[in-house]
Amino acid sequence: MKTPVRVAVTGAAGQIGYSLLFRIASGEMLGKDQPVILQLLELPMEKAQAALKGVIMELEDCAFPLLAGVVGTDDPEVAFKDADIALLVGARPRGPGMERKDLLLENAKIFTAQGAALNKVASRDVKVLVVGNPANTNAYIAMKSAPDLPAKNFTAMLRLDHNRALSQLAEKAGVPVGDIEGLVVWGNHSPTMYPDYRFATAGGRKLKELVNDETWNRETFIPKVGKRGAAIIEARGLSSAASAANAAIDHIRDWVLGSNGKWVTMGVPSDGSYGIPEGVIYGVPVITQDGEYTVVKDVEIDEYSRQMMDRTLAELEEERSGVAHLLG
Ligand code: NAX
Repeated sequence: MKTPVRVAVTGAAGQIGYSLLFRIASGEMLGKDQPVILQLLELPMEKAQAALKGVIMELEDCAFPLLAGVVGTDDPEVAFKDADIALLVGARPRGPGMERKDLLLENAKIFTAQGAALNKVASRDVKVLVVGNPANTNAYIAMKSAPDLPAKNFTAMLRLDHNRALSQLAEKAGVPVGDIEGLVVWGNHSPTMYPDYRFATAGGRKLKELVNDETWNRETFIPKVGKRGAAIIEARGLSSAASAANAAIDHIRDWVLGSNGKWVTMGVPSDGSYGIPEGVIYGVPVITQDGEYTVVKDVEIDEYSRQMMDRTLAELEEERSGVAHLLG
């Protein structure tokens, strides 16, 4: 039997948590031979802790053979203790009348504290995925608050956007979704993101040839992927949860077990490539192998792409300057 992997999940009693935990415990994220210990964080409020207790009872009732332990807590240092993987899902939602700036600052407090706790008690190799919005900037704040951990350990989730783009393209081109390779969603997890299929292929054929329609790309595809989250809220009355949990599982599974040469999108601290300032957490194409991701370099950037990539970067830079005073 392998040594159990410690997986910390914050916001564990929320919607995404409820779609996520059972799949992790059943082996869908790290493999059917990999035991896990779940270390679950929720707010200290009675209602949140009671909900967490209920989720833990349900996890017990599944009798998952791979679930080697569950911890429920309101203390980040307990949740992150020796964590190998940390899924930071819990975040402050936008309340009535709340400005975007206030939302950013409220979340900055949470991710400063959680970054510091990770810095103090997590495994030095911890793989951190930030899901809670604004995901890229929250990941940036956590990374900056954890100076003793390698910056590359901090990532933000753009995989849901990547998966949304894959499905839209598969439908348009009439190809199986699993055949598409070479897609990326650049930038921020926000409507400014830039889904880019210029180099994508399906079954060896170029998607740009299968879908030879630049008007569809610019006027339908890009805005549809960018506004998909809002469309889900409108239809369901609640934000994406199962698909978000699925994307988190895809992100970590590929990071740990490899993407078999395929491009996947991860929000990672920039190494300066593509004109993205170093440290900004930006969605880029990566290939993953042996527990590491490598940014795909030398993707040609044409004029339209540059414009789109700069637009989403400008938004990230604005978010970053909005929290700069908190980070010293
Ligand atoms: P819910 O409101 O259902 O659940 C969030 C949970 O987090 C709540 O139970 C709350 O008590 C808890 N929480 C809040 N602050 C916490 C803290 N400081 N420590 C521990 N727990 C805390 O939201 P849910 O639908 O699960 O969404 C969670 C986050 O994911 C939101 O910020 C949401 O905007 C974001 N999303 C990000 C996506 C992405 O692609 N990056 C897509 C889906 C989702 O919109």
